[in-house]
Amino acid sequence: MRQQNPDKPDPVQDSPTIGPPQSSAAGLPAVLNSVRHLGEHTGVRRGLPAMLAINQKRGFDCPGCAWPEGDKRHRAEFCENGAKAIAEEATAKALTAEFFARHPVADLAERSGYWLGRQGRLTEPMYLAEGAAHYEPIGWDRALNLVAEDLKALDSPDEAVFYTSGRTSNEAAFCYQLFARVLGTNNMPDCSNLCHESSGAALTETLGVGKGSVSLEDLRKADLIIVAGQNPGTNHPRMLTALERAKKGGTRIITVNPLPEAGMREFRNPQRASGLLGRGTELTDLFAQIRLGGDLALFSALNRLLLQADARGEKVLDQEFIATHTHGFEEFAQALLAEPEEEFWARTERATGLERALIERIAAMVTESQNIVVCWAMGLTQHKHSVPTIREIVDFLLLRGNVGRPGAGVCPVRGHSNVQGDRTMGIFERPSEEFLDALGAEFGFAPPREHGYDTVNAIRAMARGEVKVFFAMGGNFVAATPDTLVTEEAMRRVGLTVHVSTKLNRSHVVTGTRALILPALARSDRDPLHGRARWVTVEDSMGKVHASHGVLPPLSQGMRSEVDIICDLAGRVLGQTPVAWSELTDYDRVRDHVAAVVPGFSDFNARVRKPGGFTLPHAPRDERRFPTATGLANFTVNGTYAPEIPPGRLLLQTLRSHDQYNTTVYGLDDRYRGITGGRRVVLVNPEDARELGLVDGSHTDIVSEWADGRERRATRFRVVHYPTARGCAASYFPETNVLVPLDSTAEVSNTPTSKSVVVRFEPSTEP
Ligand SMILES: Nc1nc2c(c(=O)[nH]1)N[C@H]1C(S)=C(S)[C@@H](COP(=O)(O)OP(=O)(O)OC[C@H]3O[C@@H](n4cnc5c(=O)[nH]c(N)nc54)[C@H](O)[C@@H]3O)O[C@H]1N2
Ligand SMILES: Nc1nc2c(c(=O)[nH]1)N[C@H]1C(S)=C(S)[C@@H](COP(=O)(O)OP(=O)(O)OC[C@H]3O[C@@H](n4cnc5c(=O)[nH]c(N)nc54)[C@H](O)[C@@H]3O)O[C@H]1N2
Ligand SMILES: [Mo]
Repeated sequence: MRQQNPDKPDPVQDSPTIGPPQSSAAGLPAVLNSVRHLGEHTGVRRGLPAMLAINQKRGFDCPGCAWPEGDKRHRAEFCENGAKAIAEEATAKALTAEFFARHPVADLAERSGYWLGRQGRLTEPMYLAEGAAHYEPIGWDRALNLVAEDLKALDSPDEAVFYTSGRTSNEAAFCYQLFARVLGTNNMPDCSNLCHESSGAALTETLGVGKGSVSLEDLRKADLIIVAGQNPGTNHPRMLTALERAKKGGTRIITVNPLPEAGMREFRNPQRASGLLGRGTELTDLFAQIRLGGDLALFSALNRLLLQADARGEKVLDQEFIATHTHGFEEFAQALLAEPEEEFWARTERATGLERALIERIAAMVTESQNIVVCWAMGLTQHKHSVPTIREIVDFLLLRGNVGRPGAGVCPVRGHSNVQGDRTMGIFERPSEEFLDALGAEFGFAPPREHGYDTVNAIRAMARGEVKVFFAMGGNFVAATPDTLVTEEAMRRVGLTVHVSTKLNRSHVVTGTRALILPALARSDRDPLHGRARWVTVEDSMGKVHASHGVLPPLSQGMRSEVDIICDLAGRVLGQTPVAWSELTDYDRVRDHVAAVVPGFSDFNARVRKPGGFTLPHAPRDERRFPTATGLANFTVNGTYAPEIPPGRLLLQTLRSHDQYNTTVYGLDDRYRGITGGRRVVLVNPEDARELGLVDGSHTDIVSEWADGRERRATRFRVVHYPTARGCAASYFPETNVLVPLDSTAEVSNTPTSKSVVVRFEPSTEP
């Protein structure tokens, strides 16, 4: 049977009411909401100890975002959305075999992701046999033998795919990639392919390190912070505290976004009485309401203005830095200055939707500032030209020497709480030769050298019927990836799909011929071995590695740690040579191997035991050394691409509401944007709406347009007139992933273009 997308219109569950967007973030409502979510899901006995342990030095790392903690911890070192993440994970509700006996998979496939997530924590291994209507309990031994048999029967290890989401600890990630590579494949797609891959690609090429170069201290010391393509009020709420602190010290902040996000307007710090009582800090000094995909044009214009000012003798470039540390400046400058002034500005105004005068004001703020940090997230990484855009930002920073000195640098703000660490541990379909050499030397084997599938290529291989085993370490593959109907069909062609998970989701009910759910312990859970507490480590968005200790008693004895699951399985498939898998259940052993393989981790076990952990080396940041192909920081020429919007169409971005964590829906409100009780909304500029005949409150189908001519339709969205930039619309994922074409990806990084989908609107086909 072929099911349709389950997050289909449901007028009862999904009937949004709309109020005005808010102009401030956090404050008392944030605190009340945290308490409500925890109370509802965990109860006081689990909720209170969990809250007191989040992000504390002896507690666990918040499973929400990757924003770092400062050296001095607040007693409540978490935010509203961290509380929701904990409530979701530490729920007191257990999902048992009895649940699966009651609900056939076909029935579960009709449920929304929101409903699935509310059914409780997965507590025992479940198996869906070929042709069976229900998942049935299977027990760990049989479950792992089943996977082992399928893996051993493959004609080639490349018929297996090992996906990773970004919550996996360093220890589990290291064991997982080791398992895949000893088996013989680099097929390790991960959520990063959908996320910051464009940042990694652009930064590695230009600076030599694919990570951010700033610390919290740098944000405080910056004279100017540009926040582009990011909504920290919802997705990195603790970043607002850092911005507030900077602001109070005199830093200016420019926000670049098609949407006037409340979090970047006024922040009411919930950790202080003044914030609770409603006096907040205005964060943004200048708001540039840019068109979707206009950032390359904006930063090119700023760079051109800087070059022109310097040519006039204003000395705005850091000539010494450019001469000593960079490569390609002449070519870059020449290309940027080539276009005649009038054409350049006409194109720039069209691409950005910003007036020249505003861009010149930004340029003036730039030249008035000594130290500059640029922060960004998905608004910059999920476009066709994301890599050129981020390279242009690097150009922008290099011009004034804003890399490798205090108060300045690049700040790609990472998503999942350990997505950066997973990559450091080797979760990557295109590992470096050095990494593979070190791995092979440590364990005495020859790792596969051929590059594996990234996420989009894994879906293509599944669609071709070339994947026999799909194994996921966390995540929700079919809902998080683009082109839902295409992807679901591809998933159904796999022989065996295996999910190591904490909560039920769509990927457990759209399966291969046979499917397994393996329930894992989560961050907040205690994880003892022979009576001794074990703990794991994570790396935050600023390259700091620290310990995470689970504190809550697990809901059931049926769950296992991710490391235990991998090592038990690996032993069954590969035996105990060359890797002694059974010894790796002692996480100190894993860390000793990491220390030997991964640069920057020497003496890992000792250093990570110090409170707060340690910061990984970062050559550009620490010593202005750029390990690129040229040995210098590279200026790049990035062209002039901007998305074209055909007449009668809009460009749609697919983003997060305040009540979701990626595909996990916590609730149906998006408080800051004034939306309550529903998610099937599309935000449209009132002028565009008038032109397109989209009446506020009416319902519309959204149809995306792409070269392959295939119809992609998301039905029955409520039109909301909203102050977004002209020509642009916004709607939530995962519901809108049906609209994102699999083949519409970013140059170089191959990340789906989730923030620029050309759409038209048609009268709703559903009542
Ligand atoms: N509570 C919560 N926290 C999360 C997550 C979550 O779902 N919920 N997800 C986590 C993950 S994995 C990630 S990657 C991060 C995501 O964090 P964000 O990147 O903040 O997430 P999005 O909701 O995708 O928001 C994108 C923002 O960029 C803007 N934008 C879109 N396109 C453009 C553009 O072309 N130019 C510019 N300048 N701006 C643009 C949008 O208007 C929006 O404000 O958050 C992490 N933290
Ligand atoms: N259209 C559109 N699509 C997008 C995006 C977008 O902006 N627009 N954003 C993309 C981005 S940035 C990302 S990062 C991806 C996210 O893609 P994924 O990481 O694949 O998706 P999540 O929704 O974060 O995964 C949630 C599931 O992870 C499991 N889980 C949670 N915690 C744990 C744990 O500790 N251990 C284990 N084993 N499992 C756990 C639970 O079962 C839960 O249901 O989505 C991408 N998809
Ligand atoms: Mo992400």
